[in-house]
Amino acid sequence: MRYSRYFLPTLKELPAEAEIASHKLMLRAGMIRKLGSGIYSYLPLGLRAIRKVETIIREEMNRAGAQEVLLPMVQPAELWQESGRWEKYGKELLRFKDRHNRDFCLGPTHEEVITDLVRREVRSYRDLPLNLYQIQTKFRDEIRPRFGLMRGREFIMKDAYSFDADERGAEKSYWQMYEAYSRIFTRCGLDFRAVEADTGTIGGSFSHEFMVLADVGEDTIVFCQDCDFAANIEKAEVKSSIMPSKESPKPREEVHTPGKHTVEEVTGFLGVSASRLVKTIIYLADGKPIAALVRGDHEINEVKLSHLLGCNELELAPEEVVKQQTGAEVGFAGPVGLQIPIVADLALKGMVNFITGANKTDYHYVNVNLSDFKVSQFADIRCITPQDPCPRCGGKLVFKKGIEVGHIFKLGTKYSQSLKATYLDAQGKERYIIMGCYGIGVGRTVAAAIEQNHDKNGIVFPYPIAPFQIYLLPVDVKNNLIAETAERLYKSLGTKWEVLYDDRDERPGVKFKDADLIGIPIRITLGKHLKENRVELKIRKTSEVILADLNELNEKIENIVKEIGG
Ligand code: 9G3
Repeated sequence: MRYSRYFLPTLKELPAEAEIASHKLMLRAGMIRKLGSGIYSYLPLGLRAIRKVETIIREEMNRAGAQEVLLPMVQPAELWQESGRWEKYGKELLRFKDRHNRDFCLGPTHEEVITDLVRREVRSYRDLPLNLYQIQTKFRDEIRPRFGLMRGREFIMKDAYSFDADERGAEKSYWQMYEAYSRIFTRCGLDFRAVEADTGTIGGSFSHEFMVLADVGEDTIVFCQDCDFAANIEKAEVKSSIMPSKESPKPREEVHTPGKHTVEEVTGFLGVSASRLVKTIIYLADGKPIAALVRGDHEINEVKLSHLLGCNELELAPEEVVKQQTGAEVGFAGPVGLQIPIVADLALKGMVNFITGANKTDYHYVNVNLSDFKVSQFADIRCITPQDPCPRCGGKLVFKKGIEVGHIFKLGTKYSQSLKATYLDAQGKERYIIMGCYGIGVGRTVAAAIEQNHDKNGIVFPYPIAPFQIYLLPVDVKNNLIAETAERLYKSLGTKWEVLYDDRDERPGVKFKDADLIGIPIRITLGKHLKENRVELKIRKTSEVILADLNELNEKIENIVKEIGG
């Protein structure tokens, strides 16, 4: 491609609204442009990277025996009413009416659509197993879209759905997808981990997230240094031994703690450690008030709590509910005297003479004991910490941030039951099809790759997903030798590699800056060495510079490509 003809509007300055590196760089490198909040146009350079990821995905999905379909973006409400999800999703599901006043939504995912297709066409166990996938635009009306393609409202997803006759088959399909995902992200040149994850609200029993390690990642993942345990912190169970306190219970006392609301303020004021305090957090679980107790130095895990309560919606109780239930301002809530159900984290089992709010503004209790109030249930409802042992082997835990680029789920019969997708088994008995579903965020994968591969000069594309493989850079197109050699090389290299030929009549500095910014893996510069029939090769990833004779250029490039993971 000739740069002078290419629609590649690079930017010099940083766009104001972009906060993270990949968002800034994708805008500056002319890969995307914002149309609206969370809605982006893919420009030619960005689309080439997207298509590279899609090609890798297609190859691995096809290798795993999945078959590509393309489902409608517009979905009739009836299917979502049948599955019971039409009412369940709030404003995130973008609904609209057609000219006949019929209800539709823009597809945020396609379980209903694909299950409807399969229930009409699959009748016998001979038709199973089946895995259908698509690469398609999704729409989820996120409250706060941000970070460019990392969290958009309209985005490209590869979503696959497996259909099996029995649990053993479903298990096989799940792990086939797990392996395919590992190959996909490895081929994309990403440093990723597969971690045990929560299944969220879509039901099913089991799920893994594929996380690209990056500090800007929104998810926290926990690994063990001594075994292969890895989980999203939302899911990681806590197996800490409870050391019962040796103290004998003392009589409870009320202490004046004027204006001391937070754990820090109270423990600072009373001169005790946070592990002596118990936080009382009041929630509305599907609208009903409930109190959750965790130790002062622990964090509540709302995913674990909502699974424990079996509720759909779990939200912090608004201030007026806290005042009404505790009779006190926020920050003085405690379990003693509460009239609502109380669930307590397991760590409280070993606690004696602890501190809680007194359900009285500006007062706390000291020497509270478990006998002072009724706990309806003790459970693991806190986030695991680096101090906790690995729940599997007791080893040391490591915490990292990750960007979720893939998520695979065992769905069981959640959708085949609600949509009556059945098959006749070998004995002619009607049985529900067992499903799995598997997603990859395509744009997010490109953005995550840039998060993991950039430096102060710009993007450092991993070779397999780079929009071009070679950046051909004549330093002066007015110099005949350089211009003629560049044209010749453009044609000859173009038969083996994807070449972006910077034929612009621009100063060398501008070209070098753009080459570093858009991060094409190999740069070939035609400059002063051309007199001796030599060109300069620069490897973007290592900044290594090699002088090569023109007649050994192809061989040099092939060696570099092997080196940088092409
Ligand atoms: C909705 C809306 C948002 C959603 C969903 C439904 C997430 C929803 C979960 C999934 C599960 C898997 C197939 C590909 C991989 C992920 N956000 N999920 O179901 F109506 Cl507005 O999408 N689906």
